[in-house]
Amino acid sequence: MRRPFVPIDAALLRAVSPGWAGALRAVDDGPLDFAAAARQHADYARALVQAGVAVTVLPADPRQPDCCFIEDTAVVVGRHALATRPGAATRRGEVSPVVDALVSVGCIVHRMGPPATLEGGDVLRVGDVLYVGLSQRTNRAGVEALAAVAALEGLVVKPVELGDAMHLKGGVTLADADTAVVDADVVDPAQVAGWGLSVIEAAEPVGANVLALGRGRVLVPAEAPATAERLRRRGLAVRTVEGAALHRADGRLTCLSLRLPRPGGWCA
Ligand code: CIR
Repeated sequence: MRRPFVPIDAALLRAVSPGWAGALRAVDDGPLDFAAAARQHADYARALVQAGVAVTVLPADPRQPDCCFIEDTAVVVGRHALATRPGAATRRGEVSPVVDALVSVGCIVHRMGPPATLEGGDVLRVGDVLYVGLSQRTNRAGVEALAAVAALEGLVVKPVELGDAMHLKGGVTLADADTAVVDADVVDPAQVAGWGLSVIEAAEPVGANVLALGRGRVLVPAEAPATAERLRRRGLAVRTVEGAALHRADGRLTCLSLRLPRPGGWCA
């Protein structure tokens, strides 16, 4: 069954932690700027609201520096959701409050246990398929845990070998239902084309992570102007949002929200 691609109906966000200084990052380029990160997070929330998304911002946890990257803590599949066991062990304490929030919006929440690990940044939905990165953060047992939940909604899971990349969606995201933006250093564009998608190569590495809002609208990092231009030339309505302070802790646009589609459809 092929469900329609629909606009994002609602999104759960989580505020930037007062412990932001301790966020995980691949490269330490000096102290992180909490005020700038909080401002950019608020701009992102505003952009979603202006796009018609019902946004709920959960409170931050001072003990969880990475808690604003809420996408990694759960995967929503129709009425079901899988609470993840993040591959980054220091992030496992982020999950419980997100489970409570998902239950309160009516999701049936499933759990995964060791040795499985999975982070939502590795899960890309394309129609009735979930592509899942085998990455630094997600292992085969994690993919199997997600496959069991996905099957409840008639979806299939396909693993994608990523080598040393952190997350699949650092290298490929959807700009709309059938157009992907790809960083060729992370994911082979020919492989993505094989998923039935039209491919745009990102001109900047952070440009590979965009957020499809539905109805041809796409949120793009302001730090990826050439990628934004390529998307405009494809006829997409681009809105940009600044994210440099969040990028310094390896955060991207999709990881700042858990999205729920309009009923009966799917969204990015
Ligand atoms: C981490 O390393 O886990 C965080 N500092 C960044 C997580 C970004 N998540 C995502 O892109 N889905």
